[in-house]
Amino acid sequence: MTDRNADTSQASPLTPTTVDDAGHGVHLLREMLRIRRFEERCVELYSDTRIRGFLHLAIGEEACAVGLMNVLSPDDAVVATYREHGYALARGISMRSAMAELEGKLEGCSRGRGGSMHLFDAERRFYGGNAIVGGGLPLAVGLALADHLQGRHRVNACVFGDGAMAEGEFHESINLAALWHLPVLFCCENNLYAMGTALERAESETDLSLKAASYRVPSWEVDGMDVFAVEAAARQAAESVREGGGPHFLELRTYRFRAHSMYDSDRYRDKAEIEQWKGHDPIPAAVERLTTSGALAQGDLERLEAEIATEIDDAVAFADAGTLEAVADLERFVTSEPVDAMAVSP
Ligand SMILES: Cc1ncc(C[n+]2csc(CCOP(=O)(O)OP(=O)(O)O)c2C)c(N)n1
Repeated sequence: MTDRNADTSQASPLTPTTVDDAGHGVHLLREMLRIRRFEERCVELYSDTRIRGFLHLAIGEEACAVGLMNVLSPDDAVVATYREHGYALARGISMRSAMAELEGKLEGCSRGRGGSMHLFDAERRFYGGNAIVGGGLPLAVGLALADHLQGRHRVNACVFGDGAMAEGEFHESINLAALWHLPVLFCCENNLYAMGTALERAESETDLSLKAASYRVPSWEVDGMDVFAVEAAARQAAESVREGGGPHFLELRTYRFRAHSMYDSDRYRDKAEIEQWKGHDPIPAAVERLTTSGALAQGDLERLEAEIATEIDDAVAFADAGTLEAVADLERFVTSEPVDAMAVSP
């Protein structure tokens, strides 16, 4: 991990990560596997047209979601992007609820109206799932401003891609958060591409944590393919935010193994580059580390895989058996209704 604020004497999570709690290490691996297998099943369901519309997968990036979500408390808030399935699952949205949403069913966490890009769960303070690049940034700053004004010590985690850092919203949001000392944890998933545009074709400064540090925000570059490194950095940053340290920024250096979305033919990247990054797959890396440390015994991985397969089969069956919203109801919620009218009664 690299501290971009070395000359501003900010604390940084430079201590090497250790797997000091075997059970917790296996939990992190399990969460990554749940997300990977869930998204792999999504590909099949998409080919089958049971999932329609846009579908952005984060296969390869699971360590970011798991490392980050595991350090937040239920009181904290999360604002994510359209590549958010992993964040939603790691935040505790059930596979049933997420899969039903992806299939457009009323039992989904957004009543089937949001689909893949708009998973939302107010109870878990999971405020999307946002389709607009950079759109979540001002939302997170607004949530943080409310906490700040009301004296609450909570973390408002905002996840966005490297593409968002070329948007005006990024600069306006981080500037205000820094100026007003707001409790925002900015987390940039730098996967080197914004759709088909490579980072160096869109950014004059490709060192993103340096860019964030220019706003006098403690900014750290983290190996986003290492779940233990992400968790350690996120924990230290979140604690500092919670204790009144103002906004912090994490650049999670990661890579998506699949195309931008199911519509993308992925012809702007070298196959060799993809293969090279697959060599840093966070899941085998965690398996190896946990096996070496003795946390993972023979047969454990197979057991985890079997449990996850059962959970996914159950979620798909639940979604398949779900309800499509009645045509007569489609105009509901276009204008506001009392909140209790939102209750799902399938
Ligand atoms: C304001 C805005 N401009 C353009 C788009 C179209 N668009 C959708 S995803 C995307 C790429 C964003 O890349 P990045 O922020 O790096 O996230 P990633 O997809 O790599 O996770 C673009 C340009 C959009 N949704 N919103």
